[in-house]
Amino acid sequence: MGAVRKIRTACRSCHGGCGVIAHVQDGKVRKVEGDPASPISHGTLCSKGLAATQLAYHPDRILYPLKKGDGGWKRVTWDEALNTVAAKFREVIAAHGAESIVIGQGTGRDYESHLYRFANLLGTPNVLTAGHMCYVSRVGATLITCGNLPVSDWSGDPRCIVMWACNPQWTNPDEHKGVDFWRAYKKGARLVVIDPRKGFLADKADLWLQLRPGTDAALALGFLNVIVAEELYDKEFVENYINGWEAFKERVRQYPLEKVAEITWVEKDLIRKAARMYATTKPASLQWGVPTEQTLNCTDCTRLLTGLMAVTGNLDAPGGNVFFVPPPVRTVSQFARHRDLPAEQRNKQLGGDRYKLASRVALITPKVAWDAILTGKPYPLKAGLLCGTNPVITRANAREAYEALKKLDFLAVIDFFLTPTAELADIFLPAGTWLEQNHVADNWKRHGYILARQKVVEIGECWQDHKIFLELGKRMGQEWWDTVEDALDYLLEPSGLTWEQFKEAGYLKGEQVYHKYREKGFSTPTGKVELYSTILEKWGHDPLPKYTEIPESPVSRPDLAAKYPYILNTGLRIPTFFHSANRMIPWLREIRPEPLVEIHPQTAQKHGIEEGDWVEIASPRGRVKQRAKLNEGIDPRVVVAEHGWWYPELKDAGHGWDRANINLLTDNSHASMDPVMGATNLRVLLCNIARAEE
Ligand SMILES: Nc1nc2c(c(=O)[nH]1)N[C@H]1C(S)=C(S)[C@@H](COP(=O)(O)OP(=O)(O)OC[C@H]3O[C@@H](n4cnc5c(=O)[nH]c(N)nc54)[C@H](O)[C@@H]3O)O[C@H]1N2
Ligand SMILES: Nc1nc2c(c(=O)[nH]1)N[C@H]1C(S)=C(S)[C@@H](COP(=O)(O)OP(=O)(O)OC[C@H]3O[C@@H](n4cnc5c(=O)[nH]c(N)nc54)[C@H](O)[C@@H]3O)O[C@H]1N2
Ligand code: SF4
Ligand SMILES: [Mo]
Repeated sequence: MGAVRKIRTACRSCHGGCGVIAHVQDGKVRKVEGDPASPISHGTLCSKGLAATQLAYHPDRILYPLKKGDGGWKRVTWDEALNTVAAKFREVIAAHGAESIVIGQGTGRDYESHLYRFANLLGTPNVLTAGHMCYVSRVGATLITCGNLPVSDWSGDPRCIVMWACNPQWTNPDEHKGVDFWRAYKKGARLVVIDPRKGFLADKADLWLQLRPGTDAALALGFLNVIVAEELYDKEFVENYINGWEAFKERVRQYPLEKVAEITWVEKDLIRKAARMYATTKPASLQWGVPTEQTLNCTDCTRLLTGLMAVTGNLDAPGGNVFFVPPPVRTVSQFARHRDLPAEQRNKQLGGDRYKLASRVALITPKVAWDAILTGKPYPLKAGLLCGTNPVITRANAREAYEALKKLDFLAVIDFFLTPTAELADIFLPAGTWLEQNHVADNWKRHGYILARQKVVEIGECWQDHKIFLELGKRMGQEWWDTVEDALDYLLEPSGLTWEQFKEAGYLKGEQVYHKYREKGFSTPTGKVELYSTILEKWGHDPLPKYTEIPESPVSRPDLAAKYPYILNTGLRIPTFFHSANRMIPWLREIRPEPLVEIHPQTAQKHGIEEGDWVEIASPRGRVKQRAKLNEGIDPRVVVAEHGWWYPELKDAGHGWDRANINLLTDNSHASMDPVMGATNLRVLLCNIARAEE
């Protein structure tokens, strides 16, 4: 055996960022460990990161490009694979226009700069991501409200923390890892938890508000009602920096606590206590989680939570929610050349007239893509390229996603494995994992850091995604660089560092400045925090945020609730899996071999269900099976189901994509979506349950 080399890099088995020291021996990664010098993770790694070797060297991983023919998948060269994609795309562009090609990705995976550059230079405005209901929706809503995404300032020592629909110990979401929140909390901060489920943090909280799922916007209005009535707001701030304060106060007064308590199921005294605690303990930081975005209240809820940060004087204040200053490098948008998509093409964006906020942040909601494929309206989508996404498992109304992708004339998929989505493709391009790439990581995040993710090994013929876009782009006649590293030099240029130098440095941090609005105002049309939105007004929408009852809830559909009496809340993350990923990783699957649905013991008893029984969960759109886990920490009227399930091992049965996949039950009708963002509802649906056979 040769000597062990240790290489510093950055994980990306979730949204990424944790510092890793990879141990390499004889050209193979033997193990990974946490890097104590990492400013993001301080030496910690989660189960997914630690299992990276089992991902990289998995026997089912596809190590060569594949092309589908009559006899199934067959190995081809990169040249043949890329030339096939390029030829097909040229054919579609000539016959139908570039807008007939959909380019798609899933959650943030550090290649959006390259994917968007490819799409923009191709000339298609139809980029499909998960951003309509995750994170980008928060970015979009805050862009129009206060000009940027406010992020929790854990190192600024908040004295009060409001954990609003977020579970950072398990999810390490967005900019920060759970460990940074934990450090802030351990310094003695007060903790308010807003969550329908009693988890680890609800148990520790000073106040836990167990709300009805999906009613967060109403609860936020309740908080604001207290803050306005008791004048707990920052008077200097609201006078100088809020657009439409009087009108906003008027709106907030329409939500007295009696009404809010009825909507949210939270006692009004508890709402009052929590609002007071947040508004009077300074500084206070509010960490929002993705469930606040996954209903039709998405944009309004984000705007209301931003309102809470603003009126309490916690916006861009140390220890509050701040706009971190990025290091001086080219941004994702600059690299992606959004401005080079011709206006004529941008105007053809599917759903662009309707979902104006989605359009502003350059993405489409999946529904409009599936509609275009299945109905040919307003024009047909003919071909697609999907990178790092599994919509057949992860998007609302999975059956429609499946039918649509199957109907495309041509589909190319970039992934590690033949997932249920990849199985629908004509060309499969094998991606390198984060252990196989050189990249300036975390540039899309808003925490003020960029990180060096450096290549540790090469495996099979896999290419990092960035190289795939670069090589395919060149074949389409686009302007790219010779190598991935040349592109990184361009990205880093304003910092004065080359990729080689940055790799040595490990990371760069922007110089943090607080209260920037005192000099420059906010980057909105009025220069103020637009609680009254001039942009939404221009688009013909209510300029003030409100609560809208979920279209499929016991309140709005008592008729349907007679047959489907429970609220189905889907998508609780678990530490071992990342959405539909990792089900094939032995160390991780061993911890959670089967999907679990949480049911209150009283509810389970009514249906004769016991711990560990298989349960059939049914909604008006379908039925799937998961195993019962009894949980007293949820309301008896609520059922909590896991998402992302398929069975990689069931190779001859479509990988079991339709057995436990909760998105067969979720809804993507236009009526159920956020009116400007197209956020799909994944968190509040009606369902029924029954004991099922094995
Ligand atoms: N019901 C329900 N559904 C949900 C949610 C929910 O709460 N409830 N949450 C939603 C949210 S917030 C999101 S963001 C979406 C995520 O949706 P997706 O991003 O589509 O989901 P994943 O399963 O993470 O990713 C799919 C594929 O990416 C591959 N992959 C991982 N890393 C790489 C890489 O570096 N390169 C390439 N080429 N491939 C890679 C994996 O192998 C996997 O097959 O899911 C959503 N789906
Ligand atoms: N291990 C793991 N980590 C992940 C992911 C993963 O799949 N697995 N996915 C990543 C992605 S893309 C995302 S977007 C993030 C999301 O990460 P988080 O924002 O933390 O999202 P969740 O874990 O889905 O939900 C957080 C909490 O909100 C509660 N909740 C559910 N519905 C509601 C509601 O209607 N209102 C309120 N107030 N609370 C509610 C849940 O009970 C849970 O405790 O996680 C990322 N990290
Ligand atoms: S939280 Fe886990 S998966 Fe995410 S970057 Fe850190 S170690 Fe990797
Ligand atoms: Mo997400």
